[in-house]
Amino acid sequence: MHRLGSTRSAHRADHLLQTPDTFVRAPLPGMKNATAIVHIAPAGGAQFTEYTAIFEPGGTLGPTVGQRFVYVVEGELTVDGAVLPKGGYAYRPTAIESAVNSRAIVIEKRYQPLPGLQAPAAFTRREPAVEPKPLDGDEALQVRTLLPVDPAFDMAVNTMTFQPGASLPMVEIHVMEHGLMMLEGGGIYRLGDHWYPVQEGDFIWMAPYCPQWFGALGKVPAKYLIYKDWNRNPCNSK
Ligand code: UGY
Ligand code: MN
Repeated sequence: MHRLGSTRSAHRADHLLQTPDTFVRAPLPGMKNATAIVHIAPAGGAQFTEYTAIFEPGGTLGPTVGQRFVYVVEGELTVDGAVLPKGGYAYRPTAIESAVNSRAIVIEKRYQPLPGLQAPAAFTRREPAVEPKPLDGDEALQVRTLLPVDPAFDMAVNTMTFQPGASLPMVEIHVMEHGLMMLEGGGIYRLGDHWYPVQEGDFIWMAPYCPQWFGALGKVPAKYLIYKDWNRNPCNSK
């Protein structure tokens, strides 16, 4: 049943809310037994690309020009010899293969080197191995920092888990941009001057300075995976 042209998706100058009913699949160069839903890319105003990769058995990704981060949301991937179930993730993987039907969030971005610092090496990890920390002392809002705290990384990828009723402590307005995938639960996201109901499966892009706030609603925690550019002087970014 079509929806007579209505959707929760919205695209404005400083943000994108992309809900699954508007997802379009397309293969990316080099993919085998896999397809992509590109959520945001430089064509949409971002300095990075984020997509969902959908793998069939034997599926793999093509090469990337930049650094790549992969987070498994369904199924299981074998990455550089490591088996990554849901919640497993990889930084700068070389060989990726899915033996089963799987889905992963992929973030790609050209690396911005810093003088005197070596680019970070590849690694794989599982999210539960990362200790959660309360945001600003709020036990109801736990953050897991998936990439090491190290200035060699020019990006941060975190998961944030909100107990029902928990919220960001303030409306944030900052120079960093965000790519965000709702992994569990839902709530209300303020983006610019709009308040959107959001739920598991929705994607959000926030441009630099997009006013943002989230409050979790419902009876289960809300959790999202969030990217931001990090550790670089904004004066030097393109
Ligand atoms: O890291 C962040 O800027 C994060 N607190 N933003 C957000 O959740 N919208
Ligand atoms: Mn933010």
